[in-house]
Amino acid sequence: MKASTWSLCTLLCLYTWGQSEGYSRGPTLNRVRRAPEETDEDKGPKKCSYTFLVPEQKITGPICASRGSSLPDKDRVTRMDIADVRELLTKQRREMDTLRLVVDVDGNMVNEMKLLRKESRNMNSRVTQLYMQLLHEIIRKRDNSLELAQLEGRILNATAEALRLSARYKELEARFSALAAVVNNQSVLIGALEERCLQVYGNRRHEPPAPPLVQVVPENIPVSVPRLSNEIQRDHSRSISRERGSRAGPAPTGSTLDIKRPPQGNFSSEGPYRDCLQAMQAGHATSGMFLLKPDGTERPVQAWCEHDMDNGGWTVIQRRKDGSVNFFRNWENYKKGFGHIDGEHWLGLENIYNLAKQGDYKLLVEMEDWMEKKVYAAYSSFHLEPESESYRLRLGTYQGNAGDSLTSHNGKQFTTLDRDKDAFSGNCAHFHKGGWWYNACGQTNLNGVWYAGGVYRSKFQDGIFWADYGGGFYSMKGVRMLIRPID
Ligand SMILES: [Ca+2]
Repeated sequence: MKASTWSLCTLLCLYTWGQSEGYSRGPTLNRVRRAPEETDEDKGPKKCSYTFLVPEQKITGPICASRGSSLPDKDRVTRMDIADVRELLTKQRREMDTLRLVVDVDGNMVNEMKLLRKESRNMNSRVTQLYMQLLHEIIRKRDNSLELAQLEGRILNATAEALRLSARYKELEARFSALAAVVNNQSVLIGALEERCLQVYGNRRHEPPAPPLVQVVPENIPVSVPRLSNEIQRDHSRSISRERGSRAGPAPTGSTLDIKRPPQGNFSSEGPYRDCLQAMQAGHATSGMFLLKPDGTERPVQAWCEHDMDNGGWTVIQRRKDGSVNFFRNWENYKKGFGHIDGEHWLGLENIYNLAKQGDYKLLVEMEDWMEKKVYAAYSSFHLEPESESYRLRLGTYQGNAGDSLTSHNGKQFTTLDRDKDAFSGNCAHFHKGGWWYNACGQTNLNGVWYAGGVYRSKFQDGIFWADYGGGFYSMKGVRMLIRPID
C-alpha cells in the first residue's frame, strides 16, 4: 500500500517538475494525456517522450495531490487520477471482499478439517479399542483351548488309571481265587493230618463224615478282599472255637430269650399287638420293642418292630450284629427264642410260627458285609409248619441283590444239635454250629458262628454265611430276618 502511494506521489512530482521545466524535455504520461500542441509547436520538431509504467498497486492510504495555485490541466489530471484510483480502490475492495469470503470459506474448511481430525482421532481410538478387544478375545480363546487340552490330558490320565485299576482288580480277583483254593486245600490237609494223628495215637473214635462244602468263590464277592481272620468276638464264642477240635462238639447254651429284661429306651408298654404292622397302625411310628400276642396264643412275647424301612410294620425274627449271643443251642432254645431283643436274638420257632400263620406274610433277609455294604434277599411269602412238622420252612419266590441261597432250604425241617431233621447222614447243626432248616446241609446258615473280619478259616463252614454272597467261608458282619404281612 505504501508502495502505491509512493508511486502516485512520484508520478505527481515528476509531472509537476515536467511542467515547471516548460516541457523542455517533453515528458509525457502516455496513459494520462499529452501536452498542448502549441507548446509542442513552440519547441520545434524535436520531441522526446517517456513512458512510466506504474504497477497496479492497491491504494488504501491518502493520495498526495498538490492543490493551490496549480494549473487547470494539473487539476484535471489529478481528478482523473483520483477517479482511477477510486476505481482501483473499489476493485481492490471487491477483491478484498472476495478474499474475505475465501478466508471465511477457508475458516469453515478449517473448522471442518478440525472436526474431521477430531472424528478421525475418535475413530482411531475406537479402532484401537476394538483391536485390543480382539487381541484379548484371541488370547482368551487360546487359554480356553489350552484348558481344553489340559482337561483332555486329565481325562486320558484318568482313563489310563481306571484301566490300570481294572487290571489290578482282576489280578486281585485271581489272587483271591487262588487264596481261596489254598484255604480249601489247607482245610482238607488239616483234616487229613488230624485223622493221621488220631490213627497214630490210637485215639480215633467214630466220626460222621463232614457235609460237602458249598462253593467258596461265589458270583458275588464282597466289595474288597477282606482280611483273613479267625477272631471270634466274644469269650463264649472262643470256647466254641476251642471245642471245635474235640469230636464230641460243644454243649449248647441253655438260656432262652430274655423276655424279663427291664424295659428301656425304645420299649412301648402299650399293646400287645398281633404283630408289628398292627403296632404301627396303632400310631407307633418309631422302631422299638413291643409286646406282641399273635392270634390263638396265651402269653405275649416281646419283639423288635422295625418302622424305619420299607413302609414299616416289620417284625424282626432274627438278628446278628456283634457275636454277643451264642447261637449254638438246643431245640428247646430255638423253639422258645433267646438273646436280647435290642441286640442279637432269635425270636423262637413257636413265636415265628404263630405270627406267620395269622395271614399272608413275606420274609426279608438283610445282610451287611465287612465293607459295610448292605444286600438283601426278599421272599414273596413265608410261614412255618407246626412243631409236629419240625417247623418246616415254606417260602415264596426270591427277589433281591444278595443272590438266592435260601430257596434250597425251602420245604426243609428245622434241625438242632439234639434234633436231627436234615437230609445229611450226620447232623448239619453240629458242623454249622447252629440250628437251621438244613438240607444236606445247604447254601446258607445265618445262625452260625460270628467271625470278625469276613473271611474265616475253619474245617467246616460254620460262619454266618450266604453262599451266593461271599461264599461258604465269608461270615457276614450283620444279619436281620424280618417278616411283615403282604400289602
Ligand atoms: Ca441228618
